[in-house]
Amino acid sequence: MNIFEELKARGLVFQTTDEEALVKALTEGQVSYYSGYDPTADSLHLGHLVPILVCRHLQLAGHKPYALVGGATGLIGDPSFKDAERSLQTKETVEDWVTKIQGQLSCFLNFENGDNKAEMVNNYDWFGTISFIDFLRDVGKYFTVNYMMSKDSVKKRIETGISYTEFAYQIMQGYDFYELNRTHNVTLQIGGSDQWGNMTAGTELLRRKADKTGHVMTVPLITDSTGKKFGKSEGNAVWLDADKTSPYQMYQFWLNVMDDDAVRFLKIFTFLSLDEIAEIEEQFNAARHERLAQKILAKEVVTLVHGEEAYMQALNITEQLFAGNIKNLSAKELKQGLSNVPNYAVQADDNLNIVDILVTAGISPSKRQAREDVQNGAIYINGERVQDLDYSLSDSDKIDNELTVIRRGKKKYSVLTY
Ligand code: 545
Repeated sequence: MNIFEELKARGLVFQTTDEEALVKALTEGQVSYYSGYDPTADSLHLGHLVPILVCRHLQLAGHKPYALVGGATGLIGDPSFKDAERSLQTKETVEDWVTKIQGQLSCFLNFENGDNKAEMVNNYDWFGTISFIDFLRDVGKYFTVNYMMSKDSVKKRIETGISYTEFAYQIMQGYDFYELNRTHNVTLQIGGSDQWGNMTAGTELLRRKADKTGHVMTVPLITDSTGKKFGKSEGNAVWLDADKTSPYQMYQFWLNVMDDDAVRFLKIFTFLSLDEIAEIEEQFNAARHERLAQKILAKEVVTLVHGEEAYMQALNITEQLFAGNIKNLSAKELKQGLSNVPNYAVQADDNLNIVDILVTAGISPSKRQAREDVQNGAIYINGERVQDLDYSLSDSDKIDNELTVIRRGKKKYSVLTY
């Protein structure tokens, strides 16, 4: 299987400008390619991962990647698939986000060695100094307004309005492709299907201005088997930044993927070979309740994004919580594992008698119920059952001096913090 067939078999190819010519280029020699990321947030999330992984596959196959961070385009705002005008961020913010996104991208490609080592580029390096007059004369002249208006990103906004700033965005991205081709012989651009219009603006400019052919390849927008956009956990994006989404939360996200999606996601999001995935699929289908595909998926992606140690920790938190062994975890681990659990900040004047605190912290609805819960053996402090109505919380109940985990019934957790 050649690299293009492999990407296709994994479900990583949506559209190309000229498949035959692209396959020819990819099989005949080394292709330099790029994919761009605008600093519109301080972190990438799982949705951004797919084109990055395609870049990684292509690099592993010997091709040369350029990772572009849009220090300039991030100051303008891509109208693609946005219903309304974006608000501009300050230049300082954009600069800060450029650094953060660059740091994240550098984890997925090899920037260190080999004749196809990855390179990081920032389009501010060429847009920062270009004059408005030169840009209009040397680039703008190649685009008709009619052509620019035919793009979906623009058409969708004709009724509601689009500024000249966002209207011009496609020319900037188009110029990037031209510039990277001129300076680094880049001939292929990769991006999500929402980027088709911007990317073909690049092949158009290459053709008209330099009489050269560039290729575009889009990756599909990933949806789950119910057609919902993928990558959200309880309505929130799953970020690659561990401070925004902990490795444990990301691990849980993958663990909870639906059965019908698990094998498809193994092909898209992991670097296990298709043969290995076929074997996993067989075992998984023989006993789906064991969630083998999800467990491997969670392991592979969390390890790829956060490293082996973070994966081991996420797995340990999952297993200890499942077994109710609260005391085997540190406060830091418990904060990751119980981040979605209601918590109560204990005040100096709170009565620490078990019955009182269960009511004040909102764990039991009334004192009467709290007493019953304790007597029935439904209350656990740090994993240990407490049935004494006179029990009072003390320092010895504070894990790492920071928190106490209360469980009511089988699965209902609450956290007290001090
Ligand atoms: C800029 C200049 C170029 C080439 C590309 C660009 C960026 C492009 C764009 N891409 C999206 C993006 O999202 C923010 C990421 C960081 C918080 O806006 N105009 O920058 C997404 N992209 C990845 C995929 C995408 C796309 O980074 O292409 O489809 C999401 O999956 O929306 O010369």
